[in-house]
Amino acid sequence: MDVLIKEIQEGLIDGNAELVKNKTEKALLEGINSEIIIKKALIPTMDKIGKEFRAGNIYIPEVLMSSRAMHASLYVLKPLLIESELSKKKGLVVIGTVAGDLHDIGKNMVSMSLQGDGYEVVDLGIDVPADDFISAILRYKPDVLAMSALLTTTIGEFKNVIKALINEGLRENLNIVVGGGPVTQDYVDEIGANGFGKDVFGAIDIVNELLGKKEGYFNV
Ligand code: B12
Repeated sequence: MDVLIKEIQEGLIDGNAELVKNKTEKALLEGINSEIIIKKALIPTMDKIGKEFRAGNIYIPEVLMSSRAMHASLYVLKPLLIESELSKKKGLVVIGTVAGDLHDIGKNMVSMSLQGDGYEVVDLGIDVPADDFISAILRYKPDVLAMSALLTTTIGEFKNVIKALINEGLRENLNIVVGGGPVTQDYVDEIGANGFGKDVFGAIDIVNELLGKKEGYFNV
């Protein structure tokens, strides 16, 4: 058993999704139960990867590869985890790039990182008009609305969306976080959002802070 657990750990560190998936399947066939795989292989290794990133020893692409590998393992384990504490998500985030703005590289990184931290994310894509944000809030009832804008000409859309949410009576129980090049704390205060993040880790920090969650995939 220890050999397989070690192989899964190493596969996570290498970001090798195929290997992690195969070894997870093998572990199950050998009778290692899903909770042991999660508690001994996935959780400690992902914690270690997070610490290495914060210490500046590894970079975002490596974290995203490891996160992908962890999802490959969870894909195998998921049917066995239904109803279990470990299958719960930390919360639901609806994310999108605002109307008139086509930049999505940063938004996609934030989306993937939040998923890597244990959130369910509904991504509405780019050039999202206020009405589509409203429809998504009504449909998914998220804990957090996350909006991205990279242009000084489009960050004004944050305010329009917030106004529309207030008009629809949807603002009160919703946390709103924004981000993108021109966004500052002063601007966040001016438009009445709940917070912003300068990068993916700022995004994870603010969402965890607003929802009272700890950092890490399994900290539900
Ligand atoms: C790539 C790029 C493009 C690509 C976008 C491709 C794509 N699929 O995204 C294309 C070619 C389409 C493009 C087009 C344009 N672009 Co452009 N583009 C860029 C560029 C070079 C990189 C942006 C990027 O991806 N950065 C990398 C990511 C990882 O960083 P990020 O986006 O900042 O995201 C991080 C944070 O901001 C934060 N974050 C982002 N979103 C969110 C959301 C939340 C909720 C949180 C918490 C955090 C968060 O976390 C992210 C990860 O760390 C920038 C220059 C630059 N150095 O930023 C110009 C730039 C943004 N573009 C600019 C301009 C002017 C344009 C155009 C108007 C050019 C033109 N004349 O056609 C068009 C506008 C098109 C449109 N309507 O949107 C200007 C904006 C100036 C301004 N302040 O308004 C910039 C700054 C270039 C410049 N110096 O002039 N662009």
